[in-house]
Amino acid sequence: MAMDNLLEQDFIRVTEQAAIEAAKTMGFGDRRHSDQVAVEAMRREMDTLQMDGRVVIGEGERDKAPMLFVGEELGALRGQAGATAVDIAVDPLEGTNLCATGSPDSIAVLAAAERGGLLHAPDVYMDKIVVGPTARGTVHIDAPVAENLRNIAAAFNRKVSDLIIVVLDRPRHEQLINDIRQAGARIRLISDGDLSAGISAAVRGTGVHAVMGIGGAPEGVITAAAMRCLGGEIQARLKATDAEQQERVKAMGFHDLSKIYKTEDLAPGHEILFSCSGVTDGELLRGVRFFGGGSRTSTLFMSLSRKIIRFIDTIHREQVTTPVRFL
Ligand code: FBP
Repeated sequence: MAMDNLLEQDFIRVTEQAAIEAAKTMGFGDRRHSDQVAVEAMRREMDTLQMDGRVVIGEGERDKAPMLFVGEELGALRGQAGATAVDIAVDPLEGTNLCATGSPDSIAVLAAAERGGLLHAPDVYMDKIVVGPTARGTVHIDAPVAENLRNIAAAFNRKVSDLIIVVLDRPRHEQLINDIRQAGARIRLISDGDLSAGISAAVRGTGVHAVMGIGGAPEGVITAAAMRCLGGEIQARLKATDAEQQERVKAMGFHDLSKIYKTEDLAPGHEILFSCSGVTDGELLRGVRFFGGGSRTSTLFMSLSRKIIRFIDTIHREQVTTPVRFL
């Protein structure tokens, strides 16, 4: 059975439920707990789906993660011959610190594809450049920063000084930040969450024109899935920053750390589905809002093969008598 026969509502529900549970912990200052409740909700919902699912990007290796570990089989039809075989990349709570501190832009995310449709990337760092469809094809990860910025500005028919580039606020980005400033572009430094920033870069009107710098490789694969659906582009290179990460990349068969991964290398699937729900308020999605007897979620769902991008605003009522408020 083709993946499209899976009810898209199911994937939407998975990220909505993860977002609701995580949002209940917003501002408690306990990032691990926030992540744990999102993981549990996602795992619970995923197991009700009529699929033979397998986690390719998850919470880590089996010995470290009790749930949603890489290789874990999921779904009501797991292991069953003839069932829809789905590879799944999850980030149940992207921006654990953002949620724990009540800061903007934490989201619950999943991407799914047919078997082999998402790169089983090691949990190490990744150097990335992400642009949306407007600037697609105009950048190169190895080009000087100023050249990439000139090309992005030209694609948008703007000056370099009009651009906003998102960079994770980390000491490792000192040179990158200097280069962007010298070139004259503006910067939005973020404390976490380069995946949601990448999605914003691919949507006009968010005010984000590109994301640059080193973040997580798992987030890079999920960003690539989103870029396939949005027509954007990511170029990336794995970065193993210590001995443990070097071991991990080798053990997983990634021997060439100079290789540039393009969008289609990271997410080669033909049937990519993507769903993300806001946990805290962000550029694209509102966070979860709670009211007496229910909650309201904001979700972005995309299907590559059906060429749809859907923004979903859902009210979850505990009882049918719960009053509904407009806006
Ligand atoms: P978590 O959701 O696991 O907290 O990760 C958030 C994040 O900021 C990602 O968006 C980013 O890719 C990565 O962490 C950067 O890693 P580091 O914090 O080690 O620089």
